[in-house]
Amino acid sequence: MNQFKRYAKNPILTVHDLPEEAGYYILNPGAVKYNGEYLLLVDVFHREGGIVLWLARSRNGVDFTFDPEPVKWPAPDGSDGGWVENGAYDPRITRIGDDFIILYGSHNNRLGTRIGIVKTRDFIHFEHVATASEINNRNGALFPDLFDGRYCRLERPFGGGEQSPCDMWMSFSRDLVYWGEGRPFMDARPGHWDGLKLGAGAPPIRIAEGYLEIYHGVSCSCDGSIYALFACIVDAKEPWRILARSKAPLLFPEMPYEKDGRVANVVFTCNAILEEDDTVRIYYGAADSCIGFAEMPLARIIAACREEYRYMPNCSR
Ligand code: BMA
Repeated sequence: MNQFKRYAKNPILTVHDLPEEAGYYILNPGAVKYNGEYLLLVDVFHREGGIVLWLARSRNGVDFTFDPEPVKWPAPDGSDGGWVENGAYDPRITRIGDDFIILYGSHNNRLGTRIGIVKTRDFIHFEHVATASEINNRNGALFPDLFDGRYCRLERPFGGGEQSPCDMWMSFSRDLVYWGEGRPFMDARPGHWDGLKLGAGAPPIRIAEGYLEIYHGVSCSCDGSIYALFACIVDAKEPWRILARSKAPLLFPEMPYEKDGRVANVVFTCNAILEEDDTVRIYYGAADSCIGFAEMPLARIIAACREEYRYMPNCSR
């Protein structure tokens, strides 16, 4: 079966690993390898209310330790009369040159979410770049390369609300601040596990065939949504061209820690790391409560993207 393999000791991080039991839930980290360490930038639902971002570090990629304090995040505070950010979540980290550029959900308690952009070079100092979308857009994920001098991101404008259909879009920018040329990128597939809505997971990874994108797809159950993970490959020069897309989920909420928590039936990733041995590892949020680790050889992800439908002959997309 072409699926991600979970680490046997999952979950690898829970709220009990936080200093002083500082939060009630942890989820959906950004992840990078930096200076010989794996870094997770973790969403923490803090005891004092609100969401903060907190770094956890590991040398071996499975045993993580949280820093003593959350990161000093440059949240817009409205002092210029503009946007007030009450919380930051779902950080997706893309390295371009020496910069780590983080696209994240910039949340305002009254108004909702926009895509925020912050950059860092050392994971100590974080610099605000822009709050770079209208309200009701999130799941921003930046490609690691420019296309004709333009940055390119995946994004997910909302439909009418949490339970309404949404597709994944794409837009471009010359400076990370002003974004335009927005276009639909990938449709939800009604009747499938990504049939209601979908959005970027990890920032796209450069591979020989183009770019690999691991994304989340949502379907409806009678008492809520189910979040599963899928993959697609897009063209290296024209990233809006989808070359192949997995049919069945590569990770589906099946384990107790994925089925039961703050939001039931969720596996959700904001990262994918391609290792030197061509294994792809993900650190994923489970049930919006804790963090799991899973891996899969790149060749098998590509094979999954190219698999034909076997039992659903009328589904061409
Ligand atoms: C998405 C995001 C994620 C969350 C998921 C499941 O829309 O808000 O942060 O993990 O819903 O609740």
